[in-house]
Amino acid sequence: MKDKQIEKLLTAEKRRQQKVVNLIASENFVSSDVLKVLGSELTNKYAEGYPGARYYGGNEVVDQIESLCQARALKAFKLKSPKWRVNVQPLSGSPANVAVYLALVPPGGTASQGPASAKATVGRGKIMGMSLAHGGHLTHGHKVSITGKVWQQVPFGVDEKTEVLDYEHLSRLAKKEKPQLIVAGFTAYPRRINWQKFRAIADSVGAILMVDMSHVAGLVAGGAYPSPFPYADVVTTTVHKTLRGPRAALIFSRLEYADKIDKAVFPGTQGGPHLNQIAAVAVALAEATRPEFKTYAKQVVRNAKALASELKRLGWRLVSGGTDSHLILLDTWMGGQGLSGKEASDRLEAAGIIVNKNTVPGETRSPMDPSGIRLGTAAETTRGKKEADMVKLAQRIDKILKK
Ligand code: DSN
Repeated sequence: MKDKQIEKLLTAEKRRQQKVVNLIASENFVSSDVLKVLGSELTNKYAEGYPGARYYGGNEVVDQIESLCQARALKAFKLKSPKWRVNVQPLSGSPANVAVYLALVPPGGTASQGPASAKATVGRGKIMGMSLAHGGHLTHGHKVSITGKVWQQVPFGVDEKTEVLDYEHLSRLAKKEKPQLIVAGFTAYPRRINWQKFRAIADSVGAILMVDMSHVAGLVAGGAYPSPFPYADVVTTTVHKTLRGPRAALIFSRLEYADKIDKAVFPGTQGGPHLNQIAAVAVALAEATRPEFKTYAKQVVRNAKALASELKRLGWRLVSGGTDSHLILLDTWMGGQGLSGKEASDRLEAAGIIVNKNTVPGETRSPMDPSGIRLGTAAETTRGKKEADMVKLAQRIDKILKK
């Protein structure tokens, strides 16, 4: 490489990744094919529009790539065209979610500026989503995100005692608030979601059901977590978490919503698609349909369960008491008996174990120094770790945190 400064930093990052234990629940290690395609000549190409309908010339190859990626995405989740369509252009998860709302929910909320008359509610525009503090994502309608400024969030959380979703409560909330769209999905909820119950709740108020399966997409593809597709109208997902692809996102939708969503992605919220990224997504999706990926997905969950049960045995409190996925929320603060999430994360990092600090339901501390940490097993499972390694890892974590 001619740029020695960047080369040096790339080498340093590669070494850092090699030497640490990576328990970031939203990260993974992609294959060498995915990496190769990301660094290919496809990055030179502009192709605003969709296959067969572009604003630039020279698309004979990239049209095939985008169409192949779409076909592989449907195949990976056992979906049939034309009942389902997939948009493979979203640059990442947040723009994907914004595009869905833009397509399907009229803007709403309260105007924050201007004369008092303009401060009235300017539209319904309600999105019912899990609050950030209970494991939802910023783009599920949080006030600091554009999704909470243009639309109005109807937030929901987990049950205080059980720390799992209470579907009866969700049903009552939906009936009271009448959201246009309900988002089922999370970034920090360790349990299975009952997609069918969400469908029934959405139907009871005539809402669209969108599932954001970003965290569990790889587990769904590998048959290790229930598929939301029989129940959802729209499914968004990032590709780079358990699905083990490049940083990118997909929007699957039932045919009746597909044209609106395509328009909301381009030209609604994005310009030219990143074709190197789309080709790399295609590679990852083909990898996710191989039998080895099924084995991988099941092992990810087995590893998370092994890590969780050993941590529990050692006296740690896990939010909801355990996990059904790749993800564990560890309450390190334990009502002041333990460590703050930041202290825990810093101590682990100093010992070469990378996690992220995380709020726990009913958080009493600040998001910058919350009560817990989030652990995930997707990346270390890619490296071949098994249950016995997880038991040892839990013991290592315990020692570091109790020091
Ligand atoms: N930041 C991602 C996560 O870590 O879960 C979600 O966007």
